[in-house]
Amino acid sequence: MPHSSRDGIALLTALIVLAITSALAYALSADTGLAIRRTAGGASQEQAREIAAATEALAASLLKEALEDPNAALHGAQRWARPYGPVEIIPGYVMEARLDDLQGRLNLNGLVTADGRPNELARRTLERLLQNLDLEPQWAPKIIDWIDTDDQPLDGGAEASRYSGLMPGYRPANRIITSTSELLALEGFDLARYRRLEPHISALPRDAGLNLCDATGPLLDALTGERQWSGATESLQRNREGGCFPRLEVLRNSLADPAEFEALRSALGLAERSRYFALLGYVSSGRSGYTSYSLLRHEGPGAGQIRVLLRHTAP
Ligand SMILES: [Ca+2]
Repeated sequence: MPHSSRDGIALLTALIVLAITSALAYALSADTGLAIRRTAGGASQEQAREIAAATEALAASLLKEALEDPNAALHGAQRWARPYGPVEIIPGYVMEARLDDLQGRLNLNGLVTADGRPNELARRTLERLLQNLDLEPQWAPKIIDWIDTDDQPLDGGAEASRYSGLMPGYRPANRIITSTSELLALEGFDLARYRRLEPHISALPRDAGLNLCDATGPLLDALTGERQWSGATESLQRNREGGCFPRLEVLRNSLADPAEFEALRSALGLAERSRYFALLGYVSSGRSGYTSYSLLRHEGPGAGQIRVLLRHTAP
């Protein structure tokens, strides 16, 4: 074989080896790069989760401070209610959070009594609340039927006989609900209605009453049957700058019949304190962001402790 030919094959072999090596090196580096990015992504979510847990600790200490005196009202002018952040917690991680008093809302599970009967004053409050929000009061019996244990529809309600006929068919919960979003399962109850009602309702254990100090305007009006605070958020806010408003005695005096106040107080668990709170957080790092939701419960007496019942972190 002439020299030139052997040299040609050697050169070709060398080129092929070089090409394979380069391809391998590229594949290797690309794979490693991906692995590093995956690790970084995982670490961010892990960090976000840790920051959410740290925020819970901060929220717990503020809530314990507010609840320490068992005779003091819990209200939105206290430190716990101030939005937190945005603040850079650790380099590269910015956090913001706020606490919501879930007992400033109407507890849907309170619509049905422990022995399974509709709570009539809670129902009237829900009907008025719906009206104050320009929603149809006819949703009240449907919501009660969804929660009550029987399968006998109320007047204007809907039970399994109704839902099983839909395509696809399903059954009502017939038990206390754990999320207000279950209302979206009601036939015809759309997202627009849900968004309007959602800030005023909760799905808590039946004994979680209504804290007047944090009750929303339309809900306060639903108690009195007047239109004083619906659409007057700023005015209500000003009344609350100095502390709890309205106090129990203010509501008692605003109702013509003292017996009605006592009936409402017992039916809705009217109070000036709360035990259930939602902590809503947002952690951002570079272009990624994570929302967190924690359901907190205060367990007394006094400062007691704050238990995290549920925590959810999502990109
Ligand atoms: Ca039912």
